[in-house]
Amino acid sequence: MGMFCFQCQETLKNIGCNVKKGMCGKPSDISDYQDLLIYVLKGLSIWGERARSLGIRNKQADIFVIEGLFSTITNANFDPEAITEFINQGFSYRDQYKELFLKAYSEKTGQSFDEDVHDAATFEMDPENYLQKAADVGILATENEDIRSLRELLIYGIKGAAAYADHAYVLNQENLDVTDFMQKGLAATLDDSLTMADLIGLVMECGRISVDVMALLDRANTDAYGIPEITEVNTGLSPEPGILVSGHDLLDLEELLKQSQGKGIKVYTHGEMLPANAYPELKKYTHLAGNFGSAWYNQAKEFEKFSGPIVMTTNCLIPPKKSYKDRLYTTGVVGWPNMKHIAKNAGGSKDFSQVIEQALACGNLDEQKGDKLTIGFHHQTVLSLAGPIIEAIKGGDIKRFVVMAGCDGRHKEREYFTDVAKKLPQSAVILTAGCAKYRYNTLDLGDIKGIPRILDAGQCNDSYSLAVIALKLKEAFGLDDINDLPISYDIAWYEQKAVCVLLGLLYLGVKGIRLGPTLPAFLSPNVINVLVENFDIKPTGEAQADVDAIMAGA
Ligand code: FSO
Ligand code: SF4
Repeated sequence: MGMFCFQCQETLKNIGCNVKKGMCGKPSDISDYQDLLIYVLKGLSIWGERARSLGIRNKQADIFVIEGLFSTITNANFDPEAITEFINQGFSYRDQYKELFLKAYSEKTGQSFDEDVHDAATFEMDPENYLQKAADVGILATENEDIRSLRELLIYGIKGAAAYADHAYVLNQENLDVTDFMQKGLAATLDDSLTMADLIGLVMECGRISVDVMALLDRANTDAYGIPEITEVNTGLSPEPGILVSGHDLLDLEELLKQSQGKGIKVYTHGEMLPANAYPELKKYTHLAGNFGSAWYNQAKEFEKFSGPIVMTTNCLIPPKKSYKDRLYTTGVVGWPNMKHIAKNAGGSKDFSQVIEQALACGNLDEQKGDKLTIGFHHQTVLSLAGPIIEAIKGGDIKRFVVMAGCDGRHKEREYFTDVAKKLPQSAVILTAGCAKYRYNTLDLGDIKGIPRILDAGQCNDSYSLAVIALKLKEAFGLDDINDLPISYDIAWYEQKAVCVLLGLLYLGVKGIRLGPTLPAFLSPNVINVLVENFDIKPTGEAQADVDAIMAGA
């Protein structure tokens, strides 16, 4: 059996990538290795669950599960060596958890443990047989399409949560409920006794965990870097040497800013790193000079135009072109075969000196004029404007907020989101977060009595800010139901972090979400029915018809 992957929105024919290479460029062997890694993480989770039931925890193994999951997210790691190393370590942590449990069990009961456990928790294997095993444990190993759909929905929500948990963890914040749920959820996907109803319950629990992990990361980011401020970001390039930083990891950016200070270098953000420009503790570095480029899928042409080195701190990496490959660095869970990778040193920090040296060697960038983007609408910043916003709602100047958070992507149908932004009447305000914003953040949509018509809360995880704003408005208007607010949701999804955000919104009780540009291929017709019946989820449609429906509150 060849590869099968349907975890992202761009999956082949909206059914599944099942040929030699996925639409993202992921080769069949990487896809298979990732399936095996997930299987090993499930086995590890079985022992982790049991160990914690006896009050024991292996912190390193728990962090490893988070990183392992993160490495399998779309457009994160394409390096077979890195993934096989993850698998090897997975076996080792699995066996550590097993030993911990067996020891504690016999101490507690005075007996040896002799229950049957799942193959994932016990199988042993030499690396040369990894691909063969992967063929038996991938997504299609679950035959019932509804159970498969719910298992994968749960896993993708957990993968997204893992990415956010990892960002929070590097900033010294963790939430053990979140950590533990990841393993509970992974282990549950091996339990054949669970019914659709059981799995739906777990998916909803994943929604709660999604809100918790986004809140955790919000706290981690604001504790480390302050509350984002409304900031005008330059999108041009200065003629000094420069470094471009893409992805989501703010700590990587901070370390690079510290190390490149005073060296005559400018640092620019790209893609999902744009929101970094609004954090006071990052803005204070005067050589953080702005943002260059747009959403992830445009990186080939944008990285080509940027003549200095580029650091990919997280997904979304696309297969690099020769023209800039020798200027590209990966770090964290990101990987590409034979690409320069900046790993943590023994002290836990990263040394970006080779990036800095290359920036100086590359010399001055070609100067480019750019526009200004206004960012920094974190929930605390927006709520400091609550008075004028509530006045504008009461006075009828603001008739509707439209949450257009999520991801951007290659599909032409995503022009829908630009069209919606253009067609929304002057009385509508767009609340955005994630790389979805690049479909409309350069449009001049004006303001409503000084309130900009696009409020950009930040990265995809900052969708949490949009939820907090909604909850505060509900409070201010004395409403019982979040759905009674004049807020509609028109969400663009691409990869698994967007699944985490979506499950979070469902957990908060948001109904009537429009989701596009296509519904996920991993949702079976019966699972879609459950989501429609309980949450009134609908696919995005034609832009003008959707705008009319949105403004009518439908
Ligand atoms: Fe975008 Fe990529 Fe942030 Fe995702 S850059 S698509 S949902 O990784 O995480 O929004
Ligand atoms: Fe296909 Fe998306 Fe999987 Fe890549 S991540 S192989 S594009 S479904």
